[in-house]
Formats: sequence, C-alpha cells, structure tokens
Amino acid sequence: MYVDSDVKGIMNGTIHRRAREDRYQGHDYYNIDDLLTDDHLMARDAVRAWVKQEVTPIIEDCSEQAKCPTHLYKGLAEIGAFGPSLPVEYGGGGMDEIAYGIIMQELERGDSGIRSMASVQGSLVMYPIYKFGSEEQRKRFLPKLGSGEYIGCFGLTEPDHGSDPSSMITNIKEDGDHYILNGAKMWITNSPVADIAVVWAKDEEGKIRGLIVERGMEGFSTPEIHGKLSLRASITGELVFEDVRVPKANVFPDIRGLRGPLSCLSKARYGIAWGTIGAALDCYDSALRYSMEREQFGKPIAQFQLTQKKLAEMITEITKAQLLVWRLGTLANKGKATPAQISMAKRNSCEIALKIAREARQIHGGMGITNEYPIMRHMMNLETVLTYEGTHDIHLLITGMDVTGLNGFK
Ligand code: TGC
Ligand code: FAD
Repeated sequence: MYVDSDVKGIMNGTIHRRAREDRYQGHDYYNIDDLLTDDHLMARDAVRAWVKQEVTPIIEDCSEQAKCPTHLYKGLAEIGAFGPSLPVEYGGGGMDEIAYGIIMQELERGDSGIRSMASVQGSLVMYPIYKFGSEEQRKRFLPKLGSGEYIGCFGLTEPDHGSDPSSMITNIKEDGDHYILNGAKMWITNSPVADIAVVWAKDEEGKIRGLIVERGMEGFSTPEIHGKLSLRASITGELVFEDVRVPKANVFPDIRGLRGPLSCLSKARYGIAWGTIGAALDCYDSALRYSMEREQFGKPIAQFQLTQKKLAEMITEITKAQLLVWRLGTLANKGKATPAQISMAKRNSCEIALKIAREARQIHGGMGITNEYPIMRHMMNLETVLTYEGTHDIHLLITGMDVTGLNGFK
C-alpha cells in the first residue's frame, strides 16, 4: 500500500488534528428504523462510531490540504465497508443491500471522499472481480482487497469519453499469452495509490473487455490530478498505458460489452443514492443545532419562520429520500432493482443533498463558509458526486428513456 509522508504525519500526530466536536445524531422523522433489522442498526451504529473517532478529527485538515487518508483503508476493512453485500468467502461482508446502503450513508455523513474510498474498493473493484473474474482471479485479489491490504481503482472514463464510454479508444491486442494494452483513463479515484486497476478496454473486435492491471507492470503509470476544489480528501489521477503487457490470466474471461462496467456502476450508484443522504443529514443536523444556539434580535434564529421553512423543507426532502432508498434496498435484496430505478434514486439523493447543503450554509450565516462546520466541505464534495457515476443529466435521460421508450442521448 502506498502511504505518502503527510498522511503518515496524520497517523503519527504531527499534522494538527482539529478538535471539532462531532455532535451528530441521526434523524428519522418517519420511524424508518422500524423497517430495519437489528443487524442493520448494529452496522449503522458501528460505522457511526468509527466515523466520529477516525474521520471527524482529521477530515477538515485532509480536505484543506488535499490529502487522502489512505491509512483509513485498514479501518474501513475492519468495519466491513468493502463489499458489505458480497460473500464473506470472497472478502465481503455477507450482509444485505440495505446494510450496504446504511454503511455508505454513515461514511458519507463523514465525507463523500471516504465513502468514495469504500465505493470504489467494494463496488467497482471487488464486485467486478467477484462477478466476472475467474476463480483464480477471485482467490488472488479479493482477500487482499477485502482486508485493505491492496487498494484498487476502476478505469472507465477517458480524456475524450466520459458520459459516452462506448466510444472509448483504450484497447488491447493479443500477443501470445498476453494482451498489449494502450490508451489512457482520466479522473480515476485512487489511481495514484492503487495496487491494481480494473480497466475497461476494447479488443481487436471492438468489444469492451475488463482486465486487472497491476502496479509495476512496465509502461503503466498513474499521474495524480491536482487542483481539485471538490472531493479533496480523495485522491484522483490518470491511468496511462504504453504497450503494457498484461497476462491473459488477468483478463475477465467471459464478460463482453458495456454491460460489464455499467453493472458495476449500478452497484456503486446504489451506494451513492444512500450515501449522499448522509451528507444531507450532516448538514441538516448542524443547521438545526446552530439555529437553536445562535441568537439574533433576542431570539434563537430557529424561531424565525424563514429559518423554520428551510429546516422543515430539509427534513421533508431527507425523509422522502430515505423512504425511496429503503424501498430501492428491498427491491435490490430481491434482485429486482432496475438500473433506471437506481438512476432515479442517485439523482434525487444528490440533488436534495446539494440543495440542503446550500440552505444549511445560509442558516450558519458567515460561520457557514468556514471549516469550523462541515457544510462547505459537503457542498463542494457534492458537486463531484453530482457528476461522477453518471452526471445529473445522464440520469435524468435514463429516467426519460425508461418512461418514454425513446432514447434522448443520441
Ligand atoms: P446502452 O446501449 O444503453 O447499454 C449497453 C449495454 O449495457 C446494459 N446496461 C446496463 N447494465 C447494467 N447496469 C446498467 N446501469 C446498465 N445500463 C445499460 C444495456 O442493457 C446493454 O446491454 P447489452 O447486453 O444489450 O449490450 O449503452 P449506451 O452506450 O447507449 O450508454 C448508455 C448510458 C449513457 C446510460 C451509459 O453509457 C452511461 O451510464 N454513461 C455514464 C457513464 C458513467 O456513469 N461513468 C462513470 C465512470 S466511473 C465513476 O464515475 C466512478 S466515481 C468513483 C467514486 O465513487 O469515487
Ligand atoms: P462529459 O461527458 O463531457 O459531460 C459534460 C456535460 O455534458 C455534462 O453536463 C453532461 O451531463 C453533458 N452531456 C453529455 N452527454 C450528454 C447528452 N447525451 N445529453 C445531454 N447532456 C449531455 N471515472 C472512472 O472511470 N473512474 C473513477 O474512479 C472516477 N472517479 C472520478 C472522480 C472525480 C473526482 C471526478 C470528477 C470524476 C470521476 N470519474 C471517474 C469520471 C466521471 O464519471 C465523469 O466525470 C463523468 O462520467 C462525466 O464525464 P465527463 O467529465 O467527461 O463529462
């Protein structure tokens, strides 16, 4: 695992740990907890406690300094954040899809970048190896990914092909018992620190194939992308392939076409649909508390009708989104959640979370723009979440196509 010196600094305490007290409490206006099992509630409480202990004390500094806390990988593995709904024998948590969603929600309550670490590792790296990999690939990579010993990344997007991955130009050509890989991937979460990359490339017939590229393979490099003003606690980079010789044993044997990467995206988008509600809950929680404590004109600002309108609308949207993802989770548990239903939930949760972050910022007045409160960090993060895993408009078009039967993309 790659750990840079500043992250070591956070680990050994030489980088300042912000003393912000984390007074977060969950909010459950419609008693949705009644719909959850004891296992769900235990998972939620464990992840919430972990976030308070491990994430809150360092996240503002990580975000400010654009440092990814890679030391958290081991802890994320211990709390079961990598592939919660994958089988235990393949490095997962053996839980259901609702537990997976709840875990993502608690992580994103801490920071979208921390949830991203778990989404990529579990849904975009472990899931495709589990679903499409050979038994040998599963045995070789999944235990190390599940335990956080290996960090993985997922390469679909290219510099010139984002929303339209079917036009990708990254390609593989057969050469004996190897494939020769050429091309480049862009905007890849974790690439600079990853041990392995699940990469999607076209074969000589133009069919999209999936393969596992390992750090150290000649011609493979992972330059970091700098200057991000969003998701700053997450590290992002490129994947560059210059005649990389990838053994055939590293190629997924049977999957062909865009269905491969898109089914991984369905898994991850489902997690985001739950996760972003966590960011919304943190903003609401902070705004509610601040409005009760902050006085102007001799009263708590929570007493003014305009503040109450903001708070009432926030909890209404959170509650609607909570019910939507819970229902989506019950469908997913039966294997009946459609990609279009997942798109609707991802889009809705991102939209309400971003709106809530903006309203919460207003309630905090000037303090809302500082890093004493988590609001601006969530707001900036959510701009990325609105775009990755399919942009806001792409998900709208997926719903549009589903209800009309007409393709609005092309
Ligand atoms: P289209 O012809 O519609 O579909 C091709 C094949 O794929 C199937 N399919 C799906 N399968 C599973 N899950 C889904 N969500 C699926 N969507 C489609 C489809 O049935 C078909 O199968 P088959 O067997 O008939 O071939 O493909 P299209 O080229 O028209 O594209 C459709 C479109 C635009 C919706 C799709 O390309 C898309 O979703 N674009 C957005 C790209 C995207 O989301 N990129 C994300 C990159 S990864 C990322 O952002 C990670 S962020 C990580 C972090 O959390 O930090
Ligand atoms: P474009 O596709 O160029 O879109 C630009 C604009 O055009 C958008 O508003 C879009 O909605 C609109 N648009 C495009 N097509 C249409 C259409 N048909 N109709 C209407 N509007 C349209 N990718 C990975 O593969 N792996 C990762 O780990 C990963 N991590 C990421 C991390 C971060 C921080 C970010 C920012 C991105 C990440 N991505 C990753 C890439 C992400 O998935 C893409 O940014 C996203 O899919 C959009 O692609 P694009 O940026 O090329 O935008």
